[in-house]
Amino acid sequence: MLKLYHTPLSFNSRRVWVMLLEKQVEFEEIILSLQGDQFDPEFLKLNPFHQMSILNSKLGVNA
Ligand SMILES: N[C@@H](CCC(=O)N[C@@H](CS)C(=O)NCC(=O)O)C(=O)O
Repeated sequence: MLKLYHTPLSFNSRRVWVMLLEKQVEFEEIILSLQGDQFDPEFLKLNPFHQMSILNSKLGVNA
């Protein structure tokens, strides 16, 4: 299943979140904060550029 790592206050995050809802795609939501979660080592493994959102699927990571 798709995993969306995002932060609700970010417009860039919301674009992806809304698209998934509109297309009725099933996804797991992982809500993070921009108060430092983007620098968590586990998050940096997914996106070294420390930006949200991230859409993670079996095909790879889309930032
Ligand atoms: N290219 C990305 C940019 C995403 C982006 O700039 N996200 C910001 C929040 S709106 C972010 O995560 N900033 C955290 C940081 O730079 O440390 C997109 O268009 O979605």
